[in-house]
Amino acid sequence: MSFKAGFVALVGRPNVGKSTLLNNILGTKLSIVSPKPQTTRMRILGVKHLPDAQIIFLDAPGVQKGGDLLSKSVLESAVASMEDADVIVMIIEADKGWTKEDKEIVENYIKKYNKPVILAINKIDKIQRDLVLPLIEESTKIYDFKEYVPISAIKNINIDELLNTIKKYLPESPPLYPEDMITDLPLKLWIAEIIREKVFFNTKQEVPYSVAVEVESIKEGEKNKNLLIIDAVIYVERDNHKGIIIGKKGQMLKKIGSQAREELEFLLGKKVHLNLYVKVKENWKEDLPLLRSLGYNQ
Ligand code: GDP
Ligand code: MG
Ligand code: K
Repeated sequence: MSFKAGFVALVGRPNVGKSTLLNNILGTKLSIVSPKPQTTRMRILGVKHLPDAQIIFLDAPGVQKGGDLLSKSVLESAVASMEDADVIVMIIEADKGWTKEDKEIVENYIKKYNKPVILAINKIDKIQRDLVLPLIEESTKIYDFKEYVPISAIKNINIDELLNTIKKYLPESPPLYPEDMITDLPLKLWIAEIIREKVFFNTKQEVPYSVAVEVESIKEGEKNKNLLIIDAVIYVERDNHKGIIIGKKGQMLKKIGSQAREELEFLLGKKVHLNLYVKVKENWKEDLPLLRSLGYNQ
C-alpha cells in the first residue's frame, strides 16, 4: 500500500467550526475555540498521523476584510494557506445554510484555485436529518465540489469519513514531518493563545478584540524542574479596557489567570506559575514589530 501526504486548507467564514474540527481531528487543544468570530488570527499547522497517510492542516483564519494591519495579515495568511494546499476543505454551517458570506468565499477565493474542494457541512447535530440532502443539493448548484461530507465537529460525527475523503485527494508521498510532531507553533505563541482564549471567554463587546497577549518568558523552576514560570503581557487598546480586564480588586485578572493556569498545567503536564501584566498600547494593531513578535505576521 502506498503512503500519502499533503496539505489541507480549512476555509470558512468565522464561527463555522474550523478550530473545533481541527482540535477534534488532532485530539489536542491547538487552535483556540470560542463562541465569538475572529478568534483565530494566525495560521496554524496541525499534523494528523494515520497509518497510511499524513494530513497537514492549515487552519486559515476566518476570511474577512478589514482596514488595519492586523486584518490584512490575517487575510494574507488565509490566502497563503489556500495557495499552499493540495486540497481545500470548505466548511459551512448546516443550521445556517448558505449565507451571503459563504457564497462570497466561493466567488472570491475557491474559484480562483484550481484545486479539489471538499465541502464539509458542519453542525449537523443542530438540524433534522432529512434537511441534510436538500442542503447538499443546493450546494451542488453553488460550486462543483468534489465531495460533500456532513459532519459534527463537536459530536464527532463522520470525522473519519471526512479524513478518508481528504486522503483520496492527497498526492502519494513519504511522510513530510516527524511522527511526534503535531504543530510548528512555537510554545510561546501557543501559551499566548490559551491566555487570549480565557480573555475572550470572560469579556464582552469590543474588549476581546482589543486584546493581544505576548508571552515574554518561560523559565523552569530553579529547584523544581516540574515547574514552569511564565510571564505574559495582556495588551489592550484603551485605558478603560485595562480596568475591565483587571476588574474590581483584581478579580477578573485573577479569574483569567487561574483558568489559563489550570489549562496549561493540564496540557503541559507541569505545575505553572503564571504572572500576568496588563498594558495599554493604543495602536498595537498597527505596530509591525509587535505584530511580528505576536506571531501574526512573518
Ligand atoms: P471557527 O471560527 O471557524 O474556528 O469556529 P470555532 O471552532 O471557534 O467554533 C465556533 C463555535 O461553534 C463554538 O462555539 C463551537 O463550540 C461551535 N461549534 C463548532 N462545531 C460545532 C458542531 O459540530 N456543532 C455545534 N452545535 N457547535 C459547534
Ligand atoms: Mg478558529
Ligand atoms: K471562533
